[in-house]
Amino acid sequence: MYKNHTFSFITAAYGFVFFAGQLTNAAYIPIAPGEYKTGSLGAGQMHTYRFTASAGDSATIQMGWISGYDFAPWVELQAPDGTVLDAKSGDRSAYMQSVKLPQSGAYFIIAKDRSGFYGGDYGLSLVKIPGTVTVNDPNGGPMEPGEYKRGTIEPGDIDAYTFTASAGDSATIQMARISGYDFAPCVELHAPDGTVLDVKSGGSSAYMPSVKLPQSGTYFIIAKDKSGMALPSATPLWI
Ligand SMILES: [Ca+2]
Repeated sequence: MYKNHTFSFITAAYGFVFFAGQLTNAAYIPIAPGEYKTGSLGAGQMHTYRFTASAGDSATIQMGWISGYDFAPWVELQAPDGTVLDAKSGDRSAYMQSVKLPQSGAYFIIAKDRSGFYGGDYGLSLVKIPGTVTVNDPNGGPMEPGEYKRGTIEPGDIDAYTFTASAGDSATIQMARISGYDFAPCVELHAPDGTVLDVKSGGSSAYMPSVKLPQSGTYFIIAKDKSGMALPSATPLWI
């Protein structure tokens, strides 16, 4: 009496990464407010960025797709005590708009693929209010009423411009495309306390007429691509 047996073996490969507690210098990537970073993720891989902030600050973060089949950006913000404050994802970019930071200390940004499965290249920006806006990006920085600026936006890039105003002033802002396939200008106005006062976008230009400014202090103009992924050139115009 003979029995026939068949055997099959399953082999599997995986990607795995782990972050915990007080991260060592090798485990995280420092990012300064106003900085633009690019990174490359393998399957299952996460990148952890670290920045410091004070209680009451607010953070705006964008991660944009550069390359990678089915790679979909996922960005997550974790507080110093480990609380997940926000998580955003999208097919081509993930945008986290003005999240209030409840504690002083080290914050962590997790950048990964939405499914965790696909790898790819991405760009990542952090803007903190209050904070500096230009670290390694030639665009952005202080702007005077009446000034005209030109800039270039990379995937995941945020160009942040600042101006000072008094309570009761009003601001009118226009941003238009100079070049860039599928580039849709998007402009946001953030108050000194991080409140988002207005957001405007359009196919080839974005116009924000006469927004009342409720506080005295430093305002932030956020200039970006609506989708967060285009490879455009941008022209914010301040009237
Ligand atoms: Ca730029």
